[in-house]
Amino acid sequence: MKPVALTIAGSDPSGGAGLQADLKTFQRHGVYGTSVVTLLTVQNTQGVEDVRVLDSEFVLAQLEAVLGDVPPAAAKTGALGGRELIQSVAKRAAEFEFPLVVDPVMISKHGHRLIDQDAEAALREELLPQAHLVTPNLHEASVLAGMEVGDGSSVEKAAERIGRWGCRNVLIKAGHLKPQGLDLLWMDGIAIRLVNEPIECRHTHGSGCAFSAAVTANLALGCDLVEAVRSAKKFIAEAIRTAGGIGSGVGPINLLPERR
Ligand code: PXL
Repeated sequence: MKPVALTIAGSDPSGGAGLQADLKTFQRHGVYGTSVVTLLTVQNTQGVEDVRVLDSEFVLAQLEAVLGDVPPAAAKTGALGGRELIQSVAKRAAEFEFPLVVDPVMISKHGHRLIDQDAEAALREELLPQAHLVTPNLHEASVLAGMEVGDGSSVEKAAERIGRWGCRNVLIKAGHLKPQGLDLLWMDGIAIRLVNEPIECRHTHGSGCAFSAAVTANLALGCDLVEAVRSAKKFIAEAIRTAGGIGSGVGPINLLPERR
């Protein structure tokens, strides 16, 4: 059987983040991608102009259509818009028989709040307990852990606190920290520090989405979690290193296969 991965996420029409980044990442991993759309954005590489959240009934109908016909081996969530949608997805996710990666899209890399506080609480209390892995950036880790997160030691403490919400595993994405980038994988009390030299690059749009999508693809392929995260980190580093040339603003990471 061909491996299938599902993303439940928002649309970025400029193709750099959201479900478009997820599907491109699945494809790069040789995994067949399906996508349930939660919200539509009006955006390009210069920024987001508008957002329209779909109603939860319509989103759940998409989800049932896909689950019944093209069952995934792993799934991820991205932007879920608001409280009602988060609660609906969380309730259905309790019955998933495959691992769910939750990318808790709440605050952008640049610190902009993407969902309100009601929705934040639903994400923390209802969706996180359904997650095999949750993948916050540094800002999101701060909010989920209820503490400032800025350096290596606080990252580890935050991961432990986030784990208390009921997700078994936590990956805090901080590969851009200086002087040394750090992605911390916390697995039920065991911490694995994945360090790197930060890559100087302005074009990192979609890197968070693609990172969690790469982990999801690797899980769909049958990797264990450590292998899935290590391999995803390498994939993202290369996509950042080779980014550029798309759009006039903050461009996407490079998700194209190498030209032969
Ligand atoms: O990277 C967070 C994110 C998720 N989903 C959509 C987005 C963005 C950021 O722009 O547009 C649809």
